[in-house]
Amino acid sequence: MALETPGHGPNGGKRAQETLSNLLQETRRFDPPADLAAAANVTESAYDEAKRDQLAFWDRAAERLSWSKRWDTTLSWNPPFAKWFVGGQLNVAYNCVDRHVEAGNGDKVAYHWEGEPEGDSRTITYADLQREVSKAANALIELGVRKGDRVAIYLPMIPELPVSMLACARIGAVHSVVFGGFSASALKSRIDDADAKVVITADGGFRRNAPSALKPTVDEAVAECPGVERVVVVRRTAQDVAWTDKDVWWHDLVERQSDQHKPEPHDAEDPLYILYTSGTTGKPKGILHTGGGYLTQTAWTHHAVFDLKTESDIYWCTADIGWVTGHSYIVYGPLANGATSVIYEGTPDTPHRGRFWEIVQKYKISILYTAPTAIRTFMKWGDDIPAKFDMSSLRVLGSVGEPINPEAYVWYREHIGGSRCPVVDTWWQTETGAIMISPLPGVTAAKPGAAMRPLPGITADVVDDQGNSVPDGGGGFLVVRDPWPAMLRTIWGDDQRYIDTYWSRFPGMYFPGDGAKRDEDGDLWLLGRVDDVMLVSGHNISTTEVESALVSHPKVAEAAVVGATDPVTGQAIVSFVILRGNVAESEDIAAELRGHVAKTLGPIAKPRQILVVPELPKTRSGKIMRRLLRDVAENRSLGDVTTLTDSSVMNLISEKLPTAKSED
Ligand code: 6R9
Repeated sequence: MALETPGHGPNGGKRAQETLSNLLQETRRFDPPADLAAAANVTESAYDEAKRDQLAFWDRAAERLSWSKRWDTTLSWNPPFAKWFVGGQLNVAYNCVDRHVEAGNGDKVAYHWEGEPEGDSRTITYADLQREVSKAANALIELGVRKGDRVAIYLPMIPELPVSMLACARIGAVHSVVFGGFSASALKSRIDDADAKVVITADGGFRRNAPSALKPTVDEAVAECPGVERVVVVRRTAQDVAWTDKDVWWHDLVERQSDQHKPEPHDAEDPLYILYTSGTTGKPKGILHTGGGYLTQTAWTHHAVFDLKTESDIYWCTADIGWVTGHSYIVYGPLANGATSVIYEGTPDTPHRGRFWEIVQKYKISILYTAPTAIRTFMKWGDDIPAKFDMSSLRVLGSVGEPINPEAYVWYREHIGGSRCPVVDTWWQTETGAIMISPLPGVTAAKPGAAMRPLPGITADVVDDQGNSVPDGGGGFLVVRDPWPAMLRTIWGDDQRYIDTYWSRFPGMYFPGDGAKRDEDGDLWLLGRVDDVMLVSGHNISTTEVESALVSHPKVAEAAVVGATDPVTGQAIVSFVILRGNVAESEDIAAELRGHVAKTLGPIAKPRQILVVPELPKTRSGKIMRRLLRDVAENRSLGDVTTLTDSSVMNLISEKLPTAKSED
């Protein structure tokens, strides 16, 4: 059966002789620690319960929340439009804040906030959060914000960010958080698309030891957004700011408000937030999430996947709240569960490369959730850095954002987790709202690099290009068969694009755009975006497998591979690698690595070229941008680089290219 990559990928339209190749063999297994398994929040029986009655399973998950009115119907499914917990009413902010205070946990810490400048920290209890969110809700009401209105939030990682989100949720306004690194034009297009009437921002934030301004960007964007009535500005850096009549200081507006606010119930299907996802190209899509189903699944997965013990765990997710990982696993899931979390404002190398581990040691973090891009960077910096800190408090480690290479997984397990913590590789998307495929730390004998099984209540599958399930050992397209509570409801203002993007490739199935394989045991491995798949001599080869083979070489910290047009093989594999910190670039490194890939995956996957580079192009959320590397590999002028974190990286890489030779 041939695999045809949909969309605008390099292979669009071409047909191969096989489904996605399954080249990487991995035999290592890590059983759950016995003590963790014995006391685990969720056990094997959850899979059976969900299989027996999926909707009853989600009913029970929803019952973990406090509802003002119970739902009449668990799911109303008018494909591809889903409504969950229909007729139910709840207040999301009440669930995340007030109910914990009412239960007598007002003094429990909700957030330990750690600013980038050392010594700059704040402790926020659930009672503090209740007062702050109430004041901010009253402030929004004073500004004329009503239920259903949209509020854009453009803030650094400071406590006012979750407070603003919860204040919106409390009054039924819809927040649209825009990552603080985005430009004025990106901010403007997001404000416009959602028709936001208020923007919440700050003078600036601290990044790499320096104040970095935000307000000028907002001024530039708002000048072209006549629909914006007011701009609320948090004073964080005390930088000078220009001022307009729309502007009001947070401390002038919010501080004088009453700290009492009565949360009204909202329908389970009332919009909670919009979050824009750009994909790799094209107009950003406003992913719409609603309250009841989203909170049900984020809270349940946070409890299950991280085995959260509310009383004793200190949990830290290192993502930025501007991305979905921060929305679901810094704000909504952990707060709904009454967790104590850490929020860190800054970067991992400020003021030194051990900052993360210093934070783990300081707060005695027990659950850490981070991204492969960070893990590979730590590998590059060297094992000796984490070794200097006491990280014996850690008990569960998580990964999200990209496929985690087996070697990075094993490094994370050993050097961060002291070989005693299970690592959960969690697959999900902005669109899915919550974790979908992941090991359970007290149940799963995990394989390094595999997301393993769909969580209870989720029906994921791997299909060929006709939409038929592939057998064990086969590769193809990941799909989700049944609706799930936290799924996106639509693309804001564009139902047709929602249908076309996610539900048209395989009728009746949700298509996330990722390739995957199911191994001989039936476990799932994510193989990267299907647009990145390489077609080499009639074989569909995933970027992930070749990258993982490269990272499994002791000299390599990080790798990105792309398919470049080749007169003989159709496409040839071009690799970009970053060496580990203590390794010098030698003459024969390319030959050595090519040989290593051929030995690990077979000769078909041997790269034509290997380039040692200092950095790789990444999106602002840390994902490798292979599209730009393809431009370089095919000697094209670079496409759109505006979503790159650091565009100078591409010059460094291009300079390398003329010297790189193919060895065959
Ligand atoms: C949560 C988040 C979604 C895309 C997704 C996939 C990739 C995320 C992954 C993973 C392999 C994992 N992805 N987690 N790939 N293994 N554990 O990252 O959301 O920013 O929308 O990105 O990220 O390609 O489709 P988002």
